[in-house]
Amino acid sequence: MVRLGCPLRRSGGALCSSREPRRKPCTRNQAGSRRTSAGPAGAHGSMFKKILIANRGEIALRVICACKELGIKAVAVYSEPDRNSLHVRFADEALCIGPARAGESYLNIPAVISAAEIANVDAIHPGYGLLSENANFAHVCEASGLKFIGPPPEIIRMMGEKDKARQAMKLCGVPILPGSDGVIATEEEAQRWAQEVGFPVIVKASAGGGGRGMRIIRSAEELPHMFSAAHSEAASAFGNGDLYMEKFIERPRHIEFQVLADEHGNVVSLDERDCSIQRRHQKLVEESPSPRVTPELRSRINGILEKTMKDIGYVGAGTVEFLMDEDGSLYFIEMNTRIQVEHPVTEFVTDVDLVKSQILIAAGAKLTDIIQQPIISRGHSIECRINAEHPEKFTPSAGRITVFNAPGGTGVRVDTAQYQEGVVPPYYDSLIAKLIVRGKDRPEAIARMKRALDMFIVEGIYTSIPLHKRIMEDPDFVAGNYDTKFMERFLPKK
Ligand code: MV4
Repeated sequence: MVRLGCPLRRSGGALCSSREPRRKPCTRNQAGSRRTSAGPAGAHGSMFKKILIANRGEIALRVICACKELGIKAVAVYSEPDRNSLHVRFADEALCIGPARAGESYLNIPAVISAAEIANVDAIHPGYGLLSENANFAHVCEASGLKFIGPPPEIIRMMGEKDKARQAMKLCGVPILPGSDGVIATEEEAQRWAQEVGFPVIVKASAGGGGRGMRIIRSAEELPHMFSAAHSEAASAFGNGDLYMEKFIERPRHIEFQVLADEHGNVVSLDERDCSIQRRHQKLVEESPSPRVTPELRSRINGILEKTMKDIGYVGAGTVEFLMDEDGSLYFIEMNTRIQVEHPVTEFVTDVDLVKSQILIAAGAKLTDIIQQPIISRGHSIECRINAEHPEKFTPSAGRITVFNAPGGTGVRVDTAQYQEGVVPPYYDSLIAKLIVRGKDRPEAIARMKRALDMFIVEGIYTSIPLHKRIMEDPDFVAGNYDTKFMERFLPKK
């Protein structure tokens, strides 16, 4: 690993200001200086030689794994407190891009682009969170002659406008909930839609996600207050107060489908993950297949999504989120244009490497050349997110890990950037590891998860491991009887 001090720390945006002339898009490709036509991207693409990973933690390490297996050099960027991180150690080169605060480092677009220029990379992988769904960042990458490993900026932008995404999906024949046609301009219009849809309804921020700017409305009387509260919250959180409306589902399951699309119009939908076990919009446990998705429903949704992603010109890995109502129907709610935290669950059942696929797709490969088709899902996979937090109070738990033993053995995968004597900094996401298992069926996967949780030792900080052990023992979880309200019922038990 070549470590390059902290060259960008004090320069901030200056290294990449508009004073510097930018290369025209794709001149690097045309010059052909660093991409080669050999390798797994095949006849339709020139393989990357070097990729910058604009992320930290386990996902940065996950992308490094994919790079190593593809014979691509990996460049890490890191903030000052992350200097001893494993993503720095296992990268071929690493550049410090700023101080602890993410806004000045991992979210600092000029610093990231400058690092990419200095390291002379071909492409940038954004991981999840941070800049991964920032259409402007994707645009700046392309304008700087750097391939953004993800969909085109216009697609990211469209999916980020949730009401537009909803309309686009509706036009393509994806089932959506009854609701408004696009943005609602006034309270009067909101009342009209609510009458049409029938209470309860939910208003959501067009620019939203993660539950902010959302209000459940149960009667015409409470609508004026709820509508204006949602508007204000959206305006201050996202700088955009636009709202749309849907019929409210009381106890939905959260089910999402994984898709992959190449630049040549080929699409594959890789079945679903059930992510209903969550607390305050933070997922805790994910599994595939969903205990409530029938083979017929799965195959129908896979088919609809393959056609839809082709129609909208989707490229890369993506996740299409649905809510399932009491009678088992699925309704589209949002699409995520990034690799997701829980992608290993799909990798275990489909045997497709989603991160390698992202890279090869960005290099121009055809799906038929990189993954075996048809996709045949086998067995059952479960993921537990191990967070550095108190298992009952849910308060973050930063500090030094004094003892660390990650489980292994048949059917067990641990994605982590943590290690014994490592430090969990207080500045970032509390996810420190993902424990993923596969089994021939759901009972075997649960048994394997229980034994793996027992063998996962983390001392020095609090983690959610004890909470996961309890969830795996819960009769409703074991029976597959759960929805997005599961944790609200589960937590008071104890
Ligand atoms: C809903 C809903 C019920 N009905 N939409 C929450 C986050 C946002 N991405 C979508 N969310 C919801 N939308 C309708 N029409 C309930 C939720 C919801 C939820 C969804 C998925 C996972 C966890 C959740 C927790 C609370 C509310």
